[in-house]
Amino acid sequence: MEIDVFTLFPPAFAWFEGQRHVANAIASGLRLGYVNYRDHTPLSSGQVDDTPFGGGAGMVLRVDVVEAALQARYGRDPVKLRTERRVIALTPGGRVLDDALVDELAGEPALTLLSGRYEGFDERVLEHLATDRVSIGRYVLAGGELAAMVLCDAVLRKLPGALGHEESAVEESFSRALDGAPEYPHYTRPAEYRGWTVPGVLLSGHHARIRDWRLEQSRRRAAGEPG
Ligand code: 6GU
Repeated sequence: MEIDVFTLFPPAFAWFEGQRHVANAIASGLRLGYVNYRDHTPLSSGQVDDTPFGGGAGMVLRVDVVEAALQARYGRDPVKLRTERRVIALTPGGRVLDDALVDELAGEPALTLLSGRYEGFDERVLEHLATDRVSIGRYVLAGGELAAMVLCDAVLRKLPGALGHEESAVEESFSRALDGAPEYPHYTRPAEYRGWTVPGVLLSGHHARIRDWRLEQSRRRAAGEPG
């Protein structure tokens, strides 16, 4: 899989790339690239944003700047690019990222992520250059970089080779294997701590009963039942 992140701040991703599962994914064939809008702006002195028409606070990322960066990276008209790959604008008002969307994106051969800073994108970026608008929740961040990292993290965990165990991502919270329910609870040693005990079934070595117990716990959590 190939992911290109368009950003005004590529250094923000250095920490992310240092994470083991991200490094594993890269070693297993993920290609993670960055494009700095500022390197391709057609405007003087590196300008990328402008004041909003109609007035108001903050700055807006310009449509001509985003188009120039996409054109420079892909060598074709960004309007046509939309028919060839998902171009995802990270914006607080977008479709909220969940496990189903993560699965959908993990099945794509290539993703382009557009992060904005300041007040966000000129609306024409969203209308004419992006295929999708994605948000990581109903709150506002200072920029799309953290959202891009969240999306990348969730997607690349689904790629073969990113996790130590191939199975680890199959039966986890919200996955199809658990019918979209939250994951069951986990315990490790010590089996008793300050009188807090581990459910006996988990110590029983009885795999079928453990499996039933876990599915039941997951179902209960989905139903909002306590415990
Ligand atoms: Cl994608 N961007 C920003 N700036 N804030 C957000 C977000 C994205 N998702 C939730 N909050």
